[in-house]
Amino acid sequence: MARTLAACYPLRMRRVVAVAVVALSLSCSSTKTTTPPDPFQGPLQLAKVTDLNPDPHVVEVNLEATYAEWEISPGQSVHAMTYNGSVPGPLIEAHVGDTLIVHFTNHLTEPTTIHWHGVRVPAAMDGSPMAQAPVQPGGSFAYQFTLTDAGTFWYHPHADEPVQMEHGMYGAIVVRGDSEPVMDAEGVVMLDDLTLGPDGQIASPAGAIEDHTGREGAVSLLNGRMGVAIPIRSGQRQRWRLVNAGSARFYRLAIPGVTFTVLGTDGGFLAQPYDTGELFMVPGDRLDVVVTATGAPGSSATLQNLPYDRGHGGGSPTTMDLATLTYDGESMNGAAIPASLGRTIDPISTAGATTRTIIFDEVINPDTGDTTFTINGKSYPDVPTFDAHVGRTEVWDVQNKSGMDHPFHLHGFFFQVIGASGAPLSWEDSIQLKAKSTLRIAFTPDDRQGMWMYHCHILEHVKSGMMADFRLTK
Ligand SMILES: [Cu+2]
Repeated sequence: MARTLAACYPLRMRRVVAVAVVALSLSCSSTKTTTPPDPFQGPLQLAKVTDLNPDPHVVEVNLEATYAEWEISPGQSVHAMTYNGSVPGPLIEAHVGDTLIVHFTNHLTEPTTIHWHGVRVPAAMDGSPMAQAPVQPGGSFAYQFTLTDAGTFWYHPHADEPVQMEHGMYGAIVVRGDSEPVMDAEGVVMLDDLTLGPDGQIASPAGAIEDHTGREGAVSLLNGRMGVAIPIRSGQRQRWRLVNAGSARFYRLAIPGVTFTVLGTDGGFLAQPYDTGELFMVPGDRLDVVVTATGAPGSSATLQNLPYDRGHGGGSPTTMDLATLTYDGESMNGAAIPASLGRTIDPISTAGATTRTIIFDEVINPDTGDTTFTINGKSYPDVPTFDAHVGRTEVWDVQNKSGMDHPFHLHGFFFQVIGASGAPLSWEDSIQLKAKSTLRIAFTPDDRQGMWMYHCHILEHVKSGMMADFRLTK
């Protein structure tokens, strides 16, 4: 629904909107939370999906998997696999409690599905190999579920991930709650990277070494574009909903001179925000942060990815520049960050829980050099499954015996990390599992019976079978 500036934004924001948004078709949803202007404009702004349903509590959209040209920088395009022709795919925005209906059609020449990463969907809607047969070329499937949690989520295929996701199949879902901190600007930041071949196109999978370490491309992307500039004003507070959509890239984000205030993680808000100079994100991860810009008008700053060694040659040995923040206009008094986010997160009681050991490991074939990635000694679909029970807490000691980090992702449920020193209590679905370490997680399954997956979120490791499932029953 298109509305006027005055209807969409409170008075103190209109000046920001006026300078940042001239030729934009402004719209705001009919939900209760005020939505600030998007700081990412032009090619950096995510495409928006059309809500076909007039019911304010139903978001009904069409998503089509299609081949398209993807302009990663002005005049430079690559052949892509997309949702609705854009990379990232169109942003889906909703309010907590809304029903999301997605009419999905596959116009690719290969099968695919949609997985709703982080959304607590019914098992049958999860888009995983356990949930549904892949949608064949020309086929369609209707996904329908209620959005029970406020937060930042994303969607991507759960079929041939290293190819389909690398070629651009990913998009964001923003679910807003009733009362959210309103900053001066708010937008989604999807991070990704690409490996281009000599022909300038996205390279095909490169073989054993890449299968082992996972693909980390030399081309850094923010919202599907390389070498981008983000306008910001001195004193301004921009809320960024960050998503790591990369195949294997771990991000250590920093902006010299800028403090991040973390509001939330995979499963929505923390109880209280906290300040940090650095953000760590594994593939699949989301962070909800406020960027407080402190540079002088006319200056610039760089969003950097700091070096990180994730073992076996993976990671960035040097600092990479991801984007430039350009200080436009005069300085301003930014919106206040609330001391509390109105949420209570109680530690999960592990009394009477079922405790399991889950072992992530690798076996290297000395003759071929090929690596088999395993969970409890087997690769998917041969990993032994088990039954978990509705309402009975699960405690998993997730052990990484391999020499490299793996991002651990659990489908369908948010978990807490037990015994993490210093970290605030949070709800997670994608988290760092360091080499030669053990992570203890806990979750209490609600009544969404069915088959659920857990796996490493390095896409090449998914492909090679570092993936497993369990059955949730009464
Ligand atoms: Cu892995």
